[in-house]
Amino acid sequence: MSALTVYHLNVSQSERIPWLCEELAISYELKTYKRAPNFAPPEYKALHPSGSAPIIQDGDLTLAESGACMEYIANRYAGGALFLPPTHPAYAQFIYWWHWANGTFQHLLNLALFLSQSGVAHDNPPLGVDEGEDRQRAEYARRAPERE
Ligand SMILES: N[C@@H](CCC(=O)N[C@@H](CS)C(=O)NCC(=O)O)C(=O)O
Repeated sequence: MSALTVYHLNVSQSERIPWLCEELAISYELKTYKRAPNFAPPEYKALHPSGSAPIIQDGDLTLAESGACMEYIANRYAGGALFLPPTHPAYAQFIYWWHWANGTFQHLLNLALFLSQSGVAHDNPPLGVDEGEDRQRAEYARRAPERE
């Protein structure tokens, strides 16, 4: 049996964790949970105080937050593979986009998802979802040469 357990909630951003483990060829035990009906079921919520997916377990450690789980796995199980060290010329760019994904982009995606599910028009001006996405897309394109 593997030391690392990945608690995966179906159709959620915890998809990232088994994907990462496969990418790094790490052995792990996968436990899957179905939504009940929209949110995580009570037995999933009981795993960690955050109650949010993903959650991993490694011995006595139970960890949530997808970014923390990914950094933990890459550093503990794969010698930091897929992460750039501070000495790398693209280090600052790397950590910017790494944190931007969860710190900014994920919230925009969640907002768009919740709004579309609640029936609010996608072009509702006060929400500015399209505008925010366009700005980020333009910034991403502008910085493309720096990533090469
Ligand atoms: N910032 C957290 C967000 C986690 C999150 O919101 N997960 C959602 C799935 S995408 C969740 O647990 N939803 C079910 C629930 O809240 O019961 C992370 O990156 O892990």
